Amino acid sequence: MNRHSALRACRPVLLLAVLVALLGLAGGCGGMSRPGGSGGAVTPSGPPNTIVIEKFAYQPVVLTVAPGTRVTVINQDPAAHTVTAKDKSFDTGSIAMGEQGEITAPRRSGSYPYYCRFHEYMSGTLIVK
Ligand SMILES: [Cu+2]
Repeated sequence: MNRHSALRACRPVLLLAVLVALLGLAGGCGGMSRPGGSGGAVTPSGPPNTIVIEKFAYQPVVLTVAPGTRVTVINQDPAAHTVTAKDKSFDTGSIAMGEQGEITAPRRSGSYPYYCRFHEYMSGTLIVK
């Protein structure tokens, strides 16, 4: 009898502790992800003239370079990717996981959308000007 009542008394306290911990975690996360709201998803903090492929996405999604610039493409995914211009003006060919490739920006200024030949939903844009 005594044991049962002790257990019963314990449970709500445990639940409360778990709830408090969860709320604390959620609160901490929310505070960290929205500090000033100025960052945005695309931060131009990477090395210049470089496209990084991570989690099946290009970073930055839009890269602006001068005509004829050599652009390094770094694949950080566990899958092969390409950077292939829709108008075929550049193409890295297949870049294996952990490898890097290179494209040369077209001489003509303009906006060059590109995609991955293996995952056509992946898309980015190279702007030449
Ligand atoms: Cu891909």
